[in-house]
Amino acid sequence: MIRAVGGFYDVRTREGKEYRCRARGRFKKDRTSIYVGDRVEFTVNNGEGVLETVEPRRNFLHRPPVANIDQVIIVSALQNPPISLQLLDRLLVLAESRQLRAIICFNKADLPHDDVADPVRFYAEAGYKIFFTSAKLGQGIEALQKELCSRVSVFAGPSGAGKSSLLNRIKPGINLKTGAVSDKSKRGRHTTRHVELIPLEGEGFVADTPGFSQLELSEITSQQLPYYFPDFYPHAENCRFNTCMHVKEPDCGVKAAVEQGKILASRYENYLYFFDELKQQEREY
Ligand SMILES: Nc1nc2c(ncn2[C@@H]2O[C@H](COP(=O)(O)OP(=O)(O)O)[C@@H](O)[C@H]2O)c(=O)[nH]1
Ligand SMILES: [Mg+2]
Ligand SMILES: [Zn+2]
Repeated sequence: MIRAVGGFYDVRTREGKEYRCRARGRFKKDRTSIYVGDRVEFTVNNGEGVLETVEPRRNFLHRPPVANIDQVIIVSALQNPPISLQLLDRLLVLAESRQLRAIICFNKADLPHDDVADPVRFYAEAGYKIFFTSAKLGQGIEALQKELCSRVSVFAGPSGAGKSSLLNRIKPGINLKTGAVSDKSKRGRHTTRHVELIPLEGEGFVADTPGFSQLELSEITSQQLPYYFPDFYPHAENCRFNTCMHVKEPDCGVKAAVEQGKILASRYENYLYFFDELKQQEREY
């Protein structure tokens, strides 16, 4: 299901045909919710589509409300706004915590920017795919486009990074609004949060609104945090305690790896920052 409009559900088949469907009355009775991204079965009676079943969801993202997402494209400008590795790490943690594949896209490559060779090498070795793009010049778009084939994607990243501009390049004609959003219109938009999946070439879909607008790590615990840093795993094997949280414990393999330059210093600093943040949250409850 790719779009909900006024009590109807637009369903797109594998062949790319769209049907406007009504839901069976029992959906309401059973309080079955139907979300964009849901895999459904429907029948067509007298030209009218009727939703019959909703398949169990593999996952569900609350903002935007989309089911069965495959991956998050984390967009960060290299400049304007300047790159924030902390925000990047935060978004990676959110993606990992939801078991979503994460792709990093450094946009605005046309602008002069600081050297990012070290972090790029590190994130690539940690297993994340990295793309450099310029939505302005149309550079790097094809490579990114390939990653969107046969998958459901959500773009994430700070306002102004160029998410809408990239989507406009990826699918010319969708005409998403670009440019700095004023605080006022941002607030206004919260109330009517519609989401729609835009079909792309190669049977891919992308949500038309950015994900992870909520940047608090509210759904995870400090105990879980190390699991969302896959680059720590091989070094955590060297920790003296198997319960090591890599903070103040003696003989910590992760801390040793940071000292040896095997883990990016900013990665570990951000880990500690998030760890404190989560601990504080846990104390407040
Ligand atoms: N120089 C440059 N500017 C860009 C690029 N991509 C987007 N912009 C500009 O950055 C601003 C924010 O872009 P937008 O797509 O609205 O960002 P979003 O908030 O992430 O959706 C707009 O003024 C765009 O024209 C790029 O690759 N290079
Ligand atoms: Mg935008
Ligand atoms: Zn440790």
